[in-house]
Amino acid sequence: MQHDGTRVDHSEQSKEVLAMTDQTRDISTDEVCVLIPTLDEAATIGDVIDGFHQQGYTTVVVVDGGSTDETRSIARDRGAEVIVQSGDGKGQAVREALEYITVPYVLMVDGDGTYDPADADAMVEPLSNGYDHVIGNRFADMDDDAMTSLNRFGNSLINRSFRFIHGADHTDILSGYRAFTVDSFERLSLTADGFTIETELAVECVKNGIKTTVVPVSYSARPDHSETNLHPITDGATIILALYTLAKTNNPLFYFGSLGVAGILSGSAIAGYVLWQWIQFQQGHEILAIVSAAAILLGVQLIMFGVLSDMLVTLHREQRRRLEQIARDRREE
Ligand SMILES: Nc1nc2c(ncn2[C@@H]2O[C@H](COP(=O)(O)OP(=O)(O)OP(=O)(O)O)[C@@H](O)[C@H]2O)c(=O)[nH]1
Ligand SMILES: [Mg+2]
Repeated sequence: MQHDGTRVDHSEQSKEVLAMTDQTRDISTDEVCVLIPTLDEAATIGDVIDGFHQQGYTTVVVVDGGSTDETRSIARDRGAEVIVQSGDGKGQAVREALEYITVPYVLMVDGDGTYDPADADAMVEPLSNGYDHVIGNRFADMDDDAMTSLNRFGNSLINRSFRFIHGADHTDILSGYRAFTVDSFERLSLTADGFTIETELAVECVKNGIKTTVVPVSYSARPDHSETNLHPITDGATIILALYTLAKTNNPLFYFGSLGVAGILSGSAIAGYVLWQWIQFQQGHEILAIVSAAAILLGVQLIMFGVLSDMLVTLHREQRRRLEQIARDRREE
Protein backbone atom coordinates (compact mmCIF):
# COMPACT_ATOMS: atom_id res chain seq x y z
CA MET A 1 0.00 0.00 0.00
CA GLN A 2 1.81 3.13 -1.20
CA HIS A 3 0.05 6.21 0.13
CA ASP A 4 0.06 9.20 -2.15
CA GLY A 5 1.10 11.70 0.51
CA THR A 6 -1.82 14.03 -0.21
CA ARG A 7 -3.54 16.00 2.52
CA VAL A 8 -6.00 13.94 4.54
CA ASP A 9 -9.00 14.93 6.57
CA HIS A 10 -7.72 14.33 10.09
CA SER A 11 -11.03 14.84 11.83
CA GLU A 12 -12.33 11.84 9.87
CA GLN A 13 -9.11 9.95 10.49
CA SER A 14 -9.22 10.52 14.27
CA LYS A 15 -12.79 9.19 14.39
CA GLU A 16 -11.59 6.03 12.67
CA VAL A 17 -8.65 5.75 15.06
CA LEU A 18 -10.88 6.18 18.10
CA ALA A 19 -13.14 3.43 16.76
CA MET A 20 -10.20 1.03 16.51
CA THR A 21 -9.80 -1.58 19.19
CA ASP A 22 -7.26 -4.39 19.58
CA GLN A 23 -9.78 -6.74 17.94
CA THR A 24 -9.81 -4.69 14.72
CA ARG A 25 -6.07 -4.03 14.68
CA ASP A 26 -3.91 -6.51 12.77
CA ILE A 27 -0.99 -5.80 15.10
CA SER A 28 -1.81 -5.64 18.79
CA THR A 29 -0.53 -2.57 20.65
CA ASP A 30 1.25 -4.95 23.07
CA GLU A 31 3.54 -5.94 20.22
CA VAL A 32 4.60 -2.33 19.60
CA CYS A 33 7.15 -0.34 21.56
CA VAL A 34 6.89 3.44 21.27
CA LEU A 35 10.48 4.69 21.25
CA ILE A 36 11.11 8.34 22.10
CA PRO A 37 14.65 9.80 22.00
CA THR A 38 14.81 12.92 24.17
CA LEU A 39 17.16 15.72 25.03
CA ASP A 40 15.69 18.42 27.25
CA GLU A 41 12.04 17.90 26.31
CA ALA A 42 10.47 18.47 29.77
CA ALA A 43 7.95 20.91 28.25
CA THR A 44 6.35 18.26 26.06
CA ILE A 45 7.39 14.70 26.99
CA GLY A 46 4.52 14.18 29.50
CA ASP A 47 1.83 14.99 26.93
CA VAL A 48 3.54 12.87 24.27
CA ILE A 49 3.58 9.78 26.54
CA ASP A 50 -0.02 10.38 27.68
CA GLY A 51 -1.05 10.71 24.02
CA PHE A 52 0.32 7.27 23.13
CA HIS A 53 -1.19 5.70 26.25
CA GLN A 54 -4.57 7.11 25.21
CA GLN A 55 -4.18 5.43 21.83
CA GLY A 56 -3.60 2.10 23.62
CA TYR A 57 0.19 1.96 23.23
CA THR A 58 1.30 1.23 26.78
CA THR A 59 4.92 0.17 26.15
CA VAL A 60 6.81 3.44 25.92
CA VAL A 61 10.61 3.63 26.12
CA VAL A 62 12.29 7.00 26.48
CA VAL A 63 15.99 7.02 25.61
CA ASP A 64 17.48 10.14 27.06
CA GLY A 65 20.67 11.90 26.04
CA GLY A 66 21.47 13.36 29.47
CA SER A 67 18.75 16.00 29.76
CA THR A 68 19.46 18.69 32.32
CA ASP A 69 15.77 19.43 32.85
CA GLU A 70 12.97 17.27 34.30
CA THR A 71 12.53 15.08 31.17
CA ARG A 72 13.51 11.76 32.80
CA SER A 73 11.48 12.18 36.00
CA ILE A 74 8.38 13.32 34.08
CA ALA A 75 8.73 10.34 31.71
CA ARG A 76 9.02 7.90 34.65
CA ASP A 77 6.03 9.48 36.41
CA ARG A 78 3.95 8.99 33.27
CA GLY A 79 4.80 5.28 33.18
CA ALA A 80 7.53 5.16 30.53
CA GLU A 81 10.66 3.06 30.85
CA VAL A 82 13.61 5.45 30.83
CA ILE A 83 17.07 4.53 29.51
CA VAL A 84 20.01 6.92 29.62
CA GLN A 85 22.14 6.51 26.51
CA SER A 86 25.83 5.75 27.00
CA GLY A 87 27.02 7.91 24.07
CA ASP A 88 25.96 11.11 22.31
CA GLY A 89 23.41 12.00 19.65
CA LYS A 90 19.97 10.82 18.56
CA GLY A 91 21.40 8.11 16.27
CA GLN A 92 23.46 6.46 19.00
CA ALA A 93 20.45 6.69 21.33
CA VAL A 94 18.17 4.85 18.90
CA ARG A 95 20.72 2.11 18.17
CA GLU A 96 21.31 1.54 21.89
CA ALA A 97 17.59 1.53 22.72
CA LEU A 98 16.92 -1.20 20.16
CA GLU A 99 19.05 -3.57 22.28
CA TYR A 100 16.48 -3.28 25.09
CA ILE A 101 13.37 -3.83 22.98
CA THR A 102 11.82 -7.29 23.18
CA VAL A 103 8.65 -6.75 21.09
CA PRO A 104 8.68 -7.20 17.27
CA TYR A 105 7.57 -3.67 16.25
CA VAL A 106 8.87 -0.19 17.02
CA LEU A 107 7.10 3.14 16.59
CA MET A 108 9.72 5.86 16.83
CA VAL A 109 8.70 9.46 17.47
CA ASP A 110 10.24 12.73 18.67
CA GLY A 111 9.56 13.85 22.22
CA ASP A 112 8.87 17.47 21.24
CA GLY A 113 5.11 17.14 20.68
CA THR A 114 5.31 17.92 16.95
CA TYR A 115 3.85 14.54 15.87
CA ASP A 116 0.34 13.36 16.63
CA PRO A 117 -0.18 10.12 18.63
CA ALA A 118 -3.54 9.83 16.78
CA ASP A 119 -1.51 8.84 13.68
CA ALA A 120 0.01 5.84 15.50
CA ASP A 121 -2.38 3.20 14.12
CA ALA A 122 -1.98 4.50 10.56
CA MET A 123 1.82 4.31 11.00
CA VAL A 124 1.76 0.73 12.33
CA GLU A 125 -0.86 -0.68 9.95
CA PRO A 126 1.41 -1.16 6.89
CA LEU A 127 3.64 -3.43 9.01
CA SER A 128 0.82 -5.96 8.98
CA ASN A 129 0.60 -5.71 5.18
CA GLY A 130 4.12 -6.84 4.40
CA TYR A 131 6.00 -3.55 4.83
CA ASP A 132 9.02 -3.46 7.12
CA HIS A 133 9.57 0.27 7.40
CA VAL A 134 7.08 3.14 7.45
CA ILE A 135 7.87 6.85 7.14
CA GLY A 136 5.39 9.47 8.31
CA ASN A 137 5.16 12.21 5.68
CA ARG A 138 4.99 15.53 7.56
CA PHE A 139 4.34 17.54 4.41
CA ALA A 140 0.91 15.89 4.02
CA ASP A 141 -0.57 17.97 6.83
CA MET A 142 1.88 20.53 8.19
CA ASP A 143 0.96 23.58 10.25
CA ASP A 144 2.05 26.81 8.58
CA ASP A 145 4.40 27.72 11.44
CA ALA A 146 5.83 24.19 11.94
CA MET A 147 8.86 24.73 9.73
CA THR A 148 10.85 27.82 8.75
CA SER A 149 11.24 28.50 5.02
CA LEU A 150 14.94 27.65 5.37
CA ASN A 151 14.05 24.24 6.82
CA ARG A 152 11.43 23.65 4.10
CA PHE A 153 13.99 24.50 1.41
CA GLY A 154 16.61 22.25 3.07
CA ASN A 155 14.13 19.35 3.33
CA SER A 156 13.12 19.70 -0.31
CA LEU A 157 16.78 19.81 -1.43
CA ILE A 158 17.62 16.74 0.68
CA ASN A 159 14.61 14.75 -0.56
CA ARG A 160 15.43 15.59 -4.19
CA SER A 161 19.10 14.65 -3.69
CA PHE A 162 18.02 11.37 -2.08
CA ARG A 163 15.76 10.59 -5.05
CA PHE A 164 18.53 11.43 -7.51
CA ILE A 165 21.39 9.65 -5.74
CA HIS A 166 19.61 6.67 -4.20
CA GLY A 167 16.84 6.16 -6.73
CA ALA A 168 13.83 5.91 -4.40
CA ASP A 169 11.08 8.38 -3.56
CA HIS A 170 10.38 8.38 0.17
CA THR A 171 8.87 11.90 0.14
CA ASP A 172 10.12 12.95 3.59
CA ILE A 173 13.29 11.09 4.53
CA LEU A 174 14.05 13.33 7.53
CA SER A 175 10.77 12.56 9.26
CA GLY A 176 11.21 11.47 12.89
CA TYR A 177 7.95 9.45 12.86
CA ARG A 178 8.89 5.89 11.86
CA ALA A 179 7.41 2.46 12.34
CA PHE A 180 9.53 -0.58 11.63
CA THR A 181 10.03 -4.23 12.45
CA VAL A 182 12.91 -5.02 14.79
CA ASP A 183 13.98 -7.75 12.32
CA SER A 184 14.41 -5.26 9.49
CA PHE A 185 16.22 -2.78 11.75
CA GLU A 186 18.75 -5.47 12.65
CA ARG A 187 19.53 -5.97 8.96
CA LEU A 188 20.61 -2.34 8.55
CA SER A 189 24.17 -1.31 9.23
CA LEU A 190 23.75 1.98 11.05
CA THR A 191 26.66 4.03 12.32
CA ALA A 192 25.29 7.60 12.47
CA ASP A 193 25.37 9.19 15.90
CA GLY A 194 23.46 12.42 15.42
CA PHE A 195 20.73 13.81 13.18
CA THR A 196 21.93 11.81 10.16
CA ILE A 197 20.16 8.73 11.62
CA GLU A 198 16.99 9.36 9.55
CA THR A 199 19.06 9.77 6.36
CA GLU A 200 20.99 6.60 7.12
CA LEU A 201 17.75 4.71 7.81
CA ALA A 202 16.35 5.76 4.41
CA VAL A 203 19.52 4.85 2.49
CA GLU A 204 20.00 1.54 4.31
CA CYS A 205 16.37 0.59 3.57
CA VAL A 206 17.01 1.09 -0.17
CA LYS A 207 20.37 -0.69 0.02
CA ASN A 208 18.99 -3.72 1.84
CA GLY A 209 15.76 -3.96 -0.15
CA ILE A 210 13.63 -3.28 2.95
CA LYS A 211 10.00 -2.82 1.90
CA THR A 212 9.27 0.79 2.77
CA THR A 213 6.13 2.88 2.50
CA VAL A 214 5.08 6.43 3.31
CA VAL A 215 1.94 7.46 5.21
CA PRO A 216 0.60 10.98 5.65
CA VAL A 217 0.84 12.35 9.21
CA SER A 218 0.22 15.72 10.79
CA TYR A 219 3.06 17.91 11.96
CA SER A 220 2.78 20.89 14.29
CA ALA A 221 5.15 23.56 15.53
CA ARG A 222 7.19 22.97 18.66
CA PRO A 223 5.41 24.66 21.60
CA ASP A 224 6.82 28.15 22.36
CA HIS A 225 8.58 27.07 25.55
CA SER A 226 10.41 24.12 23.94
CA GLU A 227 13.87 24.51 22.40
CA THR A 228 15.11 22.95 19.17
CA ASN A 229 18.26 20.78 19.20
CA LEU A 230 18.74 21.22 15.46
CA HIS A 231 21.18 23.65 13.77
CA PRO A 232 19.69 24.03 10.27
CA ILE A 233 22.90 25.02 8.43
CA THR A 234 25.45 22.68 10.05
CA ASP A 235 23.05 19.74 10.43
CA GLY A 236 21.73 20.31 6.87
CA ALA A 237 25.26 20.28 5.46
CA THR A 238 26.13 17.14 7.46
CA ILE A 239 23.00 15.40 6.11
CA ILE A 240 23.84 16.28 2.47
CA LEU A 241 27.40 15.02 3.01
CA ALA A 242 25.98 11.81 4.55
CA LEU A 243 23.74 11.32 1.48
CA TYR A 244 26.83 11.57 -0.69
CA THR A 245 29.14 9.34 1.36
CA LEU A 246 26.42 6.69 1.77
CA ALA A 247 26.33 6.47 -2.04
CA LYS A 248 29.71 4.69 -1.89
CA THR A 249 28.07 1.35 -1.22
CA ASN A 250 24.54 2.05 -2.50
CA ASN A 251 25.25 3.87 -5.78
CA PRO A 252 29.02 3.68 -6.41
CA LEU A 253 28.63 4.83 -10.00
CA PHE A 254 27.35 8.15 -8.69
CA TYR A 255 29.94 8.31 -5.88
CA PHE A 256 33.02 7.62 -8.01
CA GLY A 257 31.47 8.91 -11.26
CA SER A 258 30.81 12.40 -9.84
CA LEU A 259 34.43 12.60 -8.61
CA GLY A 260 35.56 11.39 -12.05
CA VAL A 261 33.45 13.99 -13.86
CA ALA A 262 34.86 16.69 -11.53
CA GLY A 263 38.40 15.48 -12.39
CA ILE A 264 37.71 15.54 -16.15
CA LEU A 265 36.05 18.97 -16.01
CA SER A 266 38.84 20.57 -13.98
CA GLY A 267 41.50 18.88 -16.17
CA SER A 268 39.75 20.14 -19.31
CA ALA A 269 39.51 23.67 -17.90
CA ILE A 270 43.29 23.68 -17.21
CA ALA A 271 43.94 22.21 -20.67
CA GLY A 272 41.79 24.97 -22.22
CA TYR A 273 43.81 27.62 -20.39
CA VAL A 274 47.13 26.07 -21.46
CA LEU A 275 45.96 25.89 -25.08
CA TRP A 276 44.69 29.51 -25.06
CA GLN A 277 48.01 30.77 -23.58
CA TRP A 278 49.94 28.92 -26.26
CA ILE A 279 47.77 30.08 -29.21
CA GLN A 280 47.44 33.68 -27.98
CA PHE A 281 50.89 34.35 -26.53
CA GLN A 282 53.00 31.34 -27.68
CA GLN A 283 53.62 30.65 -23.99
CA GLY A 284 54.00 27.01 -22.93
CA HIS A 285 52.88 25.84 -19.46
CA GLU A 286 54.38 22.36 -19.26
CA ILE A 287 53.63 21.81 -15.57
CA LEU A 288 49.99 22.86 -15.97
CA ALA A 289 49.70 20.63 -19.06
CA ILE A 290 50.92 17.65 -17.01
CA VAL A 291 48.48 18.49 -14.18
CA SER A 292 45.61 18.72 -16.66
CA ALA A 293 46.46 15.38 -18.28
CA ALA A 294 46.76 13.73 -14.85
CA ALA A 295 43.37 15.13 -13.75
CA ILE A 296 41.66 13.89 -16.94
CA LEU A 297 43.28 10.44 -16.64
CA LEU A 298 42.35 10.17 -12.98
CA GLY A 299 38.79 11.22 -13.85
CA VAL A 300 38.45 8.53 -16.51
CA GLN A 301 39.86 5.92 -14.12
CA LEU A 302 37.42 6.94 -11.39
CA ILE A 303 34.48 6.56 -13.79
CA MET A 304 35.73 3.11 -14.80
CA PHE A 305 36.12 2.21 -11.13
CA GLY A 306 32.55 3.41 -10.55
CA VAL A 307 31.24 1.17 -13.35
CA LEU A 308 33.06 -1.86 -11.91
CA SER A 309 31.86 -1.15 -8.35
CA ASP A 310 28.33 -0.74 -9.68
CA MET A 311 28.56 -4.20 -11.23
CA LEU A 312 29.81 -5.65 -7.93
CA VAL A 313 26.96 -4.04 -6.00
CA THR A 314 24.37 -5.29 -8.52
CA LEU A 315 25.75 -8.85 -8.33
CA HIS A 316 25.90 -8.68 -4.54
CA ARG A 317 22.23 -7.58 -4.41
CA GLU A 318 21.19 -10.35 -6.75
CA GLN A 319 23.06 -12.93 -4.67
CA ARG A 320 21.56 -11.66 -1.44
CA ARG A 321 18.07 -11.69 -2.91
CA ARG A 322 18.55 -15.34 -3.85
CA LEU A 323 19.95 -16.26 -0.41
CA GLU A 324 17.00 -14.53 1.26
CA GLN A 325 14.63 -16.42 -1.02
CA ILE A 326 16.32 -19.73 -0.06
CA ALA A 327 16.08 -18.82 3.65
CA ARG A 328 12.35 -17.97 3.23
CA ASP A 329 11.69 -21.24 1.40
CA ARG A 330 13.48 -23.19 4.16
CA ARG A 331 11.41 -21.44 6.86
CA GLU A 332 8.18 -22.29 5.03
CA GLU A 333 9.10 -26.00 4.67
N1 LIG B 1 18.59 10.65 23.27
C1 LIG B 1 18.82 11.74 22.53
N2 LIG B 1 17.79 12.38 21.93
C2 LIG B 1 18.06 13.50 21.21
C3 LIG B 1 19.37 14.00 21.04
N3 LIG B 1 19.30 15.12 20.26
C4 LIG B 1 17.99 15.28 19.97
N4 LIG B 1 17.25 14.32 20.54
C5 LIG B 1 15.80 14.12 20.49
O1 LIG B 1 15.48 13.70 19.17
C6 LIG B 1 14.22 14.22 18.79
C7 LIG B 1 14.39 15.03 17.51
O2 LIG B 1 15.16 16.16 17.77
P1 LIG B 1 14.64 17.62 17.41
O3 LIG B 1 15.49 18.60 18.11
O4 LIG B 1 13.18 17.70 17.62
O5 LIG B 1 14.99 17.66 15.89
P2 LIG B 1 14.06 18.06 14.70
O6 LIG B 1 12.71 17.47 14.90
O7 LIG B 1 14.78 17.70 13.48
O8 LIG B 1 14.06 19.64 14.88
P3 LIG B 1 12.87 20.63 15.27
O9 LIG B 1 12.37 21.15 13.98
O10 LIG B 1 13.50 21.68 16.12
O11 LIG B 1 11.84 19.86 16.04
C8 LIG B 1 13.71 15.08 19.96
O12 LIG B 1 12.83 14.32 20.75
C9 LIG B 1 15.00 15.39 20.71
O13 LIG B 1 14.78 15.61 22.09
C10 LIG B 1 20.44 13.30 21.69
O14 LIG B 1 21.61 13.66 21.61
N5 LIG B 1 20.11 12.18 22.40
MG1 LIG C 1 11.38 17.82 16.33
